[in-house]
Amino acid sequence: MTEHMQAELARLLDQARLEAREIPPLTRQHPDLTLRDAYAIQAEGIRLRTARGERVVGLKMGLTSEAKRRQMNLDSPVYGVLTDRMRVPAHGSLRLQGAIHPKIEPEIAFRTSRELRGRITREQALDACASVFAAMEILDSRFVDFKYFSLPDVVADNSSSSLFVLATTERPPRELDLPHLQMVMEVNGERVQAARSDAISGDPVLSLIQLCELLEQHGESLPAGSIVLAGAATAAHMLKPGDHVRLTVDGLGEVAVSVET
Ligand code: OOG
Ligand code: MG
Repeated sequence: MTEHMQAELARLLDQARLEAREIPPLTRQHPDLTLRDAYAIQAEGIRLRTARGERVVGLKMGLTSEAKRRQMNLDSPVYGVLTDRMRVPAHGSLRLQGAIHPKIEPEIAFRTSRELRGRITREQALDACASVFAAMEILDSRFVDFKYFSLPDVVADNSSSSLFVLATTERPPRELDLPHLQMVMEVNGERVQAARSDAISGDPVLSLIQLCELLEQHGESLPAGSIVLAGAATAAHMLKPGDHVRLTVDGLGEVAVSVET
C-alpha cells in the first residue's frame, strides 16, 4: 500500500473518531492491508493528534490475555499509543458523548524510568520500571458494531484505545508478586469481571517485554517515562450512562471512574 493511501486511511479513522461515527473495517475495501501498513496508519493517526496539541505519554498492549483474544476472535498481541488527552483522572468521570460503543477493562500499568529497546530479560524490564499501578482502559472501536475481522483493522484503529485511568497508588514492581494479584472489577457495586493477573501474558511484565520486541520490529524503542498498559486480564464490559466502575487489585488498591448520565 502506498504512503498516500496509508495517510488517507489514517484521516478516515481520525474523522470517524472525532465525529463518533462508525465506518466499515478497512480490510473490506483493502483486503491486502498488511500489519506493517496498519502500524503506519496508526502512527499517522497519532501524528494528526499530536499536530493538534496532544502529547504521547505511553503505549498499550492489547490481546495479551486468552479472554480478550477469545472475545475479539484474534490471536496475537498488538500495541497502540496513549496520549495525555486520553487520561481520565483517578476517580474522575467521563462522558459518553463522543464515544461510539465504549467498553471498559481491568489492567495493570507500568511507568518506566529508562529507555527500553529490543529483546530484554524480565530483570531488565523490572529494573526499568519505576512503578506499577492498577488501571482500566476504556476501549472504543471506530468499526461498525465493534467488529473487525483482522489484526490490521484493529491496529490501524490504534488498537481500539479511547481513554485510560491509573490508580493514585503506585508501587515499585519488585514489592509485588506481579503474576499473582487478584483483580476484581465491579460495576454499580456488582462484580462483573475477575481474574488473576497472570491472565495477562502469564505475567504482566511479559507484556512489557513483548511490547519492546514489537516496537523493535518497527524500528522503535520504549522511551523513559512511558506509561504502559499491559493488556486486560478479562473480557471487556460495555459501559452505559451513570455506571460507576471500580477495579481492586491486591497490593495496588483501587481505581474507579464514573460515567456521566
Ligand atoms: C483490541 C484491544 C485489546 C486489551 O487490553 O486486550 C486490548 C480490542 O479489544 O478491540 O486493549
Ligand atoms: Mg486494553
